[in-house]
Amino acid sequence: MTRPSQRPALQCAGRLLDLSRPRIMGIINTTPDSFSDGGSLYRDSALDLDRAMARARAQVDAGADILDIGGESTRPGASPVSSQEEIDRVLPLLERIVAELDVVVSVDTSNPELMREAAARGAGMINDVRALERDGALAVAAESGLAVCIMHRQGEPATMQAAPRYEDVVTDVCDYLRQRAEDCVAGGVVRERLVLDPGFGFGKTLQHNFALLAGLERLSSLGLPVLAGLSRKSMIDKVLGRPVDRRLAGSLALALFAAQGGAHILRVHDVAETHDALAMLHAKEHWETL
Ligand code: 8Y4
Repeated sequence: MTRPSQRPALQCAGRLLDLSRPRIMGIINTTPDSFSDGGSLYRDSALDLDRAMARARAQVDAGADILDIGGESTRPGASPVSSQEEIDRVLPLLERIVAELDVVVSVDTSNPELMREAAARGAGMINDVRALERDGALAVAAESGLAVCIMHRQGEPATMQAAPRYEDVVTDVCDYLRQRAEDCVAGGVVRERLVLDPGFGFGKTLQHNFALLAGLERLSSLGLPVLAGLSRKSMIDKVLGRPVDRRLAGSLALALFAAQGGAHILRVHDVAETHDALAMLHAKEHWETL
C-alpha cells in the first residue's frame, strides 16, 4: 500500500505541484500597456507570439514552476479591455506553452469565459485578483478542476489606492481569505486546489504592505498554501526611490522575506535571480545536508 504523502502539494488540473520548498511563478504580461515589461512583447501593436514564447521558455529554463499569463491590466488608470480582447491575447500563448513547455500554466483573470476556455486548453491554475467574486466565476472555477489563487484586495483595482483603511490589516486580510476560502469550498472548489494571497499593493499603504509581510506567518498558519506577489512593486520605490527597472535587489530581498514567512509560491518578473536567491535560503536552512 502506498502511504499518502505528507508533503504539502497543490493539485493543478492533472499535475501535482510539490510545495515542500518555495516555487516560482513567472509573470508573462500580454497587455500592451504593462509598464514593467509587457510592452516589449508587442510589435506593430500586436502581441508577438514568438517573442512571448521566448520569454516563457527562458523563464522555465531559469527555474519557473508556474507561468502566469495575464491579458487585463489591473493597474490604476489602465484602459478597460473587452472580454474577447482578453481571451484573444491569452489563449494563443496558452496553447503554445502547453504544447511546448513542461510547466503549470496559470491564467491571471477574473473573467469566467476565459477561465472556461483556458481550462479546456490545458491551464493548471486560475489566478484571480478578484477572488472569484465576479458573477459565474466561482461556478466555472469549481467545475474546471484547476487550482485557484484567491487574492485579497480593498476596493476596485482602478481606485483602490485612494484611501485604504483597516482595523488591523493582518487580521482583516486573514479573516477575509479564511471566509472566502470557505465560500469557495462551499461552491465546489476542492480545498486541496486553493491558494491564498494577501494582495500586496491592492488597496494597501506602504505600512499595510510591510505589516502584511512581517505578519505573513499568520496567513501561512491558516493551513493553505500562500502566494506572494511583491516583484517590482511600488513599496520598493517608496523605500528606495527606484524606477521600475531598478527594483531587482529590492524584489529579491522581499522574495526572501516572504519565503521565510512561509510563502509557498512567489510571483516574480526576474525568475533566474529569484531562483538563485531562494537556493541560497534553502542552503542556509538545510546546511546540515549540503
Ligand atoms: C511593477 C510591476 C509594479 C508590476 C507593480 C506591478 C498580483 C497578482 C498582480 C499579486 C496575484 C503588479 C495579477 C500587479 N499582482 N496576482 N497580479 N498576486 N496573485 N504590479 O500580488 O504586478 S498585477
